[in-house]
Order: sequence, then structure tokens, then C-alpha cells
Amino acid sequence: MISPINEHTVPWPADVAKRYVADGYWAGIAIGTELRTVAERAPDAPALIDPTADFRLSRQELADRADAAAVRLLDLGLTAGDRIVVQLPNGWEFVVLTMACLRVGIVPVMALPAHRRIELSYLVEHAEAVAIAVPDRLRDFDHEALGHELAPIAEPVTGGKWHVMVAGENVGPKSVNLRSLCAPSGDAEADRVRIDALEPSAQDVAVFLLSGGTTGLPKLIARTHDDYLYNARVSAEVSAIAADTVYLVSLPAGHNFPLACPGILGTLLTGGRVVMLPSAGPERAFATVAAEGVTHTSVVPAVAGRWLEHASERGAHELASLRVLQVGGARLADEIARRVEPELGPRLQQVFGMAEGLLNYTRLDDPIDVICSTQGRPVSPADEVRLVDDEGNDVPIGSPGSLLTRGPYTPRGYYRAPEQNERAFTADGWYRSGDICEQTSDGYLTVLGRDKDMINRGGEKISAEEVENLTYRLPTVSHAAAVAMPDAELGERVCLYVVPKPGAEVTLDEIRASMEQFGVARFKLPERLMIVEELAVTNVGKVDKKALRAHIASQLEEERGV
Ligand code: OOB
Repeated sequence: MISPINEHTVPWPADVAKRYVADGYWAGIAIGTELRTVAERAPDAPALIDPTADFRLSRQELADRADAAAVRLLDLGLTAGDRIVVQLPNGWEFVVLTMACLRVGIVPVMALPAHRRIELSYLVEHAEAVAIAVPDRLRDFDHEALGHELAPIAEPVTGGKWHVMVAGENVGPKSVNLRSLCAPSGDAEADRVRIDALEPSAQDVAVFLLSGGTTGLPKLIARTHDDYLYNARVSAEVSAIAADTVYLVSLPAGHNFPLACPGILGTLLTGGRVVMLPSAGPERAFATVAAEGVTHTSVVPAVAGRWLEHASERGAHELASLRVLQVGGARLADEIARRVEPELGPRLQQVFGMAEGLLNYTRLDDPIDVICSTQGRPVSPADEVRLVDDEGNDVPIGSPGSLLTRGPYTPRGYYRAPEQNERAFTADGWYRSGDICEQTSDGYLTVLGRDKDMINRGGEKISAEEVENLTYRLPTVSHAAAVAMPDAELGERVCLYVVPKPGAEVTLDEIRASMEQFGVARFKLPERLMIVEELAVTNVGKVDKKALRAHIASQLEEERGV
């Protein structure tokens, strides 16, 4: 049977938890309850806009739909602690379903629309999910069909429970129609009373986020109501979210950044309104900013670059209402940072965050040099940050070190991953982020690089190990190593080094086609193949990734004629 979540989470030590409560970081309230309370304060205020579906909800309508959806989830047989893999594009259904879950302690597992069979089957199995929420089709991919193909993976672990919830026009008879599930019921008051009685405990898991990928398979990060409510609220404060905020979501909503930094939750909890767009293309995004009077939004550096390019051709007049442009998820080059305010108009806020917790923000009133050349400082006075050398000793101010952190919204371990936790956390609970940073005497961090085996492709994190494991499934491959190659547009892309089996031929097209066939998110597919006779190794016999990165970087420079 499905194991209770709490068996596999790593709680904060009791004395630390007590301190977070005493110091007011943890409010002891479930996020869903808070969202309901905010709705009561100004029921008619606009809360949610989905321009693609031409759909708008007031705070009251949103809260009532969330309660109606929660009732229907319960009637389907789901209960508090059950997990739903949420793989929805940015649309109103994502928000209603997430709120419904937060009201009753059903836990959404935040997958990405790009995920395919490999990622989803792992998530379903590892989280012991009883349901998946998907679009019918997206970019020619039949998500509903894949949802049903996952039944044989789910059912043995869930005792036969498996629901495929589909948001779309033509929902098949075996699926649950998600739009009907999220429709208003005839009796909002009765729903509310029933749901109010089921308020989860603030120490319960609110959502599962996916880790940025350093191991063969993604890890799940259990964020509690206490920790995630604080995460969203303190972020809202530092980004000046208010009741007149109009926040545009164009990054995949399941990412921590657009979800709660301050994102959807920070905005709704402050009484602002959220606009959901399925992608960040400048044409549509600019028009939406103008049409809806968007004041805040968050993007990755690659998108900021595209927006700057668009503005240089077509002007930035459509962005007149935009006050804050948050940029994070990957390193923003100082030169690009400096162009944001003069060319786009809004104040730039750099965000250096992680699904594991710690969030650093530049402050809106920081000097422009700090805003453009640092990735901010920790958002909470209770955040603990250390930069250490290879031996684990603290480095002096201004010297590079590997970032370790603890704090009131940084959990002490991954879900159900004792082995990974040994490596990713120190014995006294510090999370090793794997980022090499430098810190100023007033606490501002600059990200210099990383000592984790990950490729950051325009903000999407790709585990080198995962790409390598997929490569080894090909019968023609003897050895493989995936590394980041520099890229002007996305920052980094995946470059794959391969030693073929004797006499075998390996091509990039073939590798990509095989990986797509295995069923993996497209953004993980290698974009460059280097065939070599052997892989460079370090003196301890490990593949020398540093040498490979340097090799491909110089190769690219040569090709560009630099
Ligand atoms: C965000 O979260 P994740 O979990 O997808 O990725 C975390 C990693 C960090 O450890 C770091 O390596 C990188 O992404 N990163 C940055 C960065 N922001 C994230 N590297 C350089 N500069 C930045 N500004 O990416 C995330 C979560 C919440 C808010 C914002 C980003």
C-alpha cells in the first residue's frame, strides 16, 4: 500500500523547528487556508486570468472552484497525503487544482510539460502517486494516452488506484475531465464547510518540487505548509508584491521560481492577480503585459535576452506597466543585466534560488551596480550560508567557495533518498548546493560556477549522469560523458563525448532519436556529439569533465574563428 509521506521526509530538528515557530517564520497555518482567508477579504477582486482560454476568476470564484475541486477529489477516493503528479501547461486549471490540493493536504508533484515516459514513470513510482493531471495534447504529444500507459506502474504500488485527469476539449471516457472537476458546484457554502474541516497540519507536506538534477534520476523535495508559506510571503515582501500586483507567469508554473518566489502563491497570498501564459515568447508576452497591466514577472536569462532583442527591434512601449523584472535560474551576464532597465523599463531583480530552499534576491532599492553584478543576498534573516573549500573549511570574504545552506524554508533532506542525502547534506543538516560563489561583507553573493555535475540549459537543469545513463543504453556506445558547452543564447547546452564500440558508428541524430524513443524530455537531448578514442581521466581515474568542458569550449571558439 501507499506509504505515508512522513515516513520518508527528513524533518528539521525539534529545537530548530521550535525556534522557527517562536521567531515567527512558521505561522502554523496551511497555505490553502490562507488563500481562502485572502479571498474573503475582497471576494470580487480579480485573482486569476488565463488569456488563452479567455477566462477570468475573482478571488471568491477561484476559492470556490478550488473547494469544489477538492470535494470532487475526495469523492474520487483521494485523501490527505495522496500524491498527484501535476503535468499541466500554464493555464487556469493548474492554479485551481493546486489550490484544491493545498486545501486538503493532497500533495501535487510538480512535473514539467516537457517530461516524458521516463521522468513520469519514475515520479509516479517514487512518489506512489494515485493520479496524474495532464493536458489532452500538447505540441502534438498525446499526454492523455501516456497517462493511461502509466497505470501498470502506478497500480501495483497504490493498490489499484490510478486516475488520469485531463484538461482539454476531448477527454476520453476512461479519464477524469479536469475542467469538470474544477467547475463550480451548486453549493459553495457546503463545500467550504466540508473542506475547512480537513485543514492539513502546517507541518505536513504541501508540495513536492523536483530537484535541479545532479543524479541519474530527479529527487523530490518535500516542502511543508509552514516552510512554503513563509517562502512565498517573504518573497512577496522583497519583490514589493501588493494587492495591485499583476503577476505574469510564463515560465513552467511547476518550477519553484514562478510558483512561489514570489510567483503564483506569493501574489495570490498578498491579494494580487495572476496571469497565466503558456510560454515566454516576447510577442505574446509583451502584448499580454500591455493588455493586463502586468506589474511583475519572472524570466530566465535566455528569455530576458530574447525580450531585449525584441525590444530593440520593436520598442518596449508595451511594457510600460511593468515595475519589476525578476531574472534567475541561471547566471545573468552583467552586460545583459545592465541593459534591462534602460531598454525594457522595469527594475531588475536578480534571483538566485533553488527548489531545495535558499533564495537570494537583489533588493529593489539596491544601487544599480549591486543589482547588475551580484545575484542578491539571502531573503530571510534566518537563512544560514557558508562558503567552504574542498576540505569543508570556511573561505575568507571575497574568496570563492562552495555554497552550503540551512534555514526555515530549506528542508534537511530529499524525500525517500537516504543515499543521496548522505552526499547532498552534511551531518549537521547543511544542504550542499554545488554552486561556487563569492560573498561580499554585506552578504551579497555572486555565482562563479559550480562543482556539481549538471548542465543548466537556459534555466532547465539537466543531470549529466542521467544523459550518460541514457547513452549507455545504445549498443554502439562504449564510454560516454555529458558536459556543458557554452552557448550565446541559452548559456549552456549538452555536449556528449562518446567512445564508440570497436567498429561501431555513432551519430548525433541516432542518439537523439533513440533517446526520444526511450521517452525523455527533449531539452535533455545532446546537441553536439564529439567522437573520441578515449575520455580524459583525472589522476584518481574519474572522467575529467573539466578538461572536456575546456576542450569543447576551445573547439567552439576555433569554429567561430576567434
Ligand atoms: C532555480 O531552482 P532550481 O532548483 O531549478 O535550480 C537551482 C540551481 C542553483 O543551485 C544554481 O546552480 C542555479 O540553479 N541558479 C543560478 C541562479 N539561479 C539558480 N545560477 C546563477 N545565477 C542565478 N541567479 O533555478 C530557482 C528557484 C527559485 C528561484 C529562482 C531560481
